[in-house]
Amino acid sequence: MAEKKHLLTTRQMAEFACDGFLRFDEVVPPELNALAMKQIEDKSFPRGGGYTGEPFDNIWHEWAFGTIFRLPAVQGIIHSLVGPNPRYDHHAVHVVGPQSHIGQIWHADAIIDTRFEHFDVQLFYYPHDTPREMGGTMFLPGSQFRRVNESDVARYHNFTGQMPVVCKAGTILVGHHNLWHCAQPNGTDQTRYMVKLRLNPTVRQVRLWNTDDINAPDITNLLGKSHGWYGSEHRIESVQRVKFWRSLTGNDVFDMALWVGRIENEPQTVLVGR
Ligand SMILES: O=C(O)CCC(=O)C(=O)O
Ligand SMILES: [Fe+2]
Repeated sequence: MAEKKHLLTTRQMAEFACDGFLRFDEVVPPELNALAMKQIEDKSFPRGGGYTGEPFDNIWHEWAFGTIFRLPAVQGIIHSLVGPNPRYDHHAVHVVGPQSHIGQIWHADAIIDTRFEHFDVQLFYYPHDTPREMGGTMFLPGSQFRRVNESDVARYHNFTGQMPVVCKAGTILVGHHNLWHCAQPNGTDQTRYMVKLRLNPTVRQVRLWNTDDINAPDITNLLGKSHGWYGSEHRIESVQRVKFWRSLTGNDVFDMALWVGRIENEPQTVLVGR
């Protein structure tokens, strides 16, 4: 069970609703990164699969990765987004070899997943320093509500506002399951590793974080932030975010500038006798 002091704040949840991810730099200590690298490089840690459908709490106790994804700070992140006792979906050790000059196509991992109120998280863990020339993963902030069938977006090469993860060892990014992303080319002589873990919720995702700041006045501003690549379609995202926020908070009347209230406005009062 995560301790309250490690849970996300409402402001962080609003950032997640807006961007589709949160980033935690150097949250994993160096000795665990070193052990993780050893278990990746000697291939003792499985490159993927194995426990689909099992409670995450039951698995990986023999690996550095079990300790890493159960660090109090990481547990707090997981609990805030998918709750206690998440289910293991899958994981993968993603490898980009030295001098690999072709990047991945833009994609979302969540083919056939049309859920909205319920969502999975993917944790992207970078066990070694990842400078830009090594690639990292490119993410598109705010893409999580644009549902695509995996590689529908592969024709695009670059987006305004795309964000390459350039980070120090021990950085974790937690993303919504439908966030668009792609591995980048690696122009260095070292192999680039990233470990991705997908977790499913086992409870309703309502107010699982530290809600002490739920009435903070800047929440609406945080939720309303635009991303350059939307253009005038920003209003589509405003509607999605209001609906998502209603679901997360359980507040069915939350709104921003009547974006959803306007659509819901179907008055039933009939004026008679005039
Ligand atoms: O290697 C990466 O940075 C991303 C890989 C990935 O997302 C995938 O293969 O689905
Ligand atoms: Fe992917």
